[in-house]
Amino acid sequence: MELQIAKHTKEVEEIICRFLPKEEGYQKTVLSAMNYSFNAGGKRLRPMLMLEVFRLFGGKNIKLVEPFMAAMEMLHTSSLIHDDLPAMDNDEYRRGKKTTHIVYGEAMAILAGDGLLLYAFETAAKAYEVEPENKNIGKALSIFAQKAGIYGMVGGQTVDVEMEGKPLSQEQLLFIHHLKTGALIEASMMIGAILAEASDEDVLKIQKIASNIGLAFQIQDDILDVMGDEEMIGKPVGSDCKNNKTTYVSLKGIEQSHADVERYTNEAVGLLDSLHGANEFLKSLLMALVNRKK
Ligand code: GRG
Repeated sequence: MELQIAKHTKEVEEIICRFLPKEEGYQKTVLSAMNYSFNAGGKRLRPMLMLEVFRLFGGKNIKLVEPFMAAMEMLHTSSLIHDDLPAMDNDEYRRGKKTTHIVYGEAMAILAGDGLLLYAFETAAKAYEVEPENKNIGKALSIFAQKAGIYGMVGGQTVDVEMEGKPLSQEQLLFIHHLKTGALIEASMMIGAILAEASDEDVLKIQKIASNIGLAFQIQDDILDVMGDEEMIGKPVGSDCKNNKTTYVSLKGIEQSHADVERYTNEAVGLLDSLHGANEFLKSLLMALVNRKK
């Protein structure tokens, strides 16, 4: 499976990198900061999911989905740049490299995040150059904006920032996970389905699959955090001992968290099986994502 994922990652990488802007003109510092962050690595999970769902529904013209794949990775990268800023998580490293504000300074990192966010929309709109009359492009753009914005990732991040250092209820934590992490996974898979002309009913099913996978992915993230944090062992359930942050594991315990990852994944795979056609790679990819060890 690892080999297969590596092959697909290479395919996705080749597609999305074609859409990066050239580093030229008086504004080339911001372009260089944008490209630095985009090229700093990453699993390319969201564009890969988009492409596989497009294939699942028999999407014919891959050129149509390519701009959206690149746009989704740009959007995701823009959120990571802003998340790493001193005003938010204040992280020095991301994807094994120095973060954008460490390399380019804070002002340029803010601009690189803004630049990537807007260039993501400019890039997605290039799908109109491929099929000018295709009404699904408008639908896909609407999902793209919605899931990124106040009813999606930005909304989730808002609650996360506001609740920092305070104990969270399970409902609040799930709200944050669902919007902050789940929304872009939902958008990626839904856009793949919409552009492949899936029925509204199937797009809803895909949204449900993605929502389950998003939660399982984030719970697994919380589990991996704890496993990498030896000090947690023996500490009372209730909060992450590092920065007093409530996580799924601190609320539910490690065993229940493992069980919930399995439950959400099984639900997603069951729904996937109920769709016509089969994409074995997509199924294995979903399993690999939630069972990942890093
Ligand atoms: C600029 C649009 C915009 C938003 C600002 C800062 C912010 C609002 C949102 C932050 C959202 C955030 C950091 C969510 C975390 C999502 C997540 C699970 C990231 C890690 O994803 P992976 O594991 O990372 O796919 P790689 O590096 O592999 O891409």
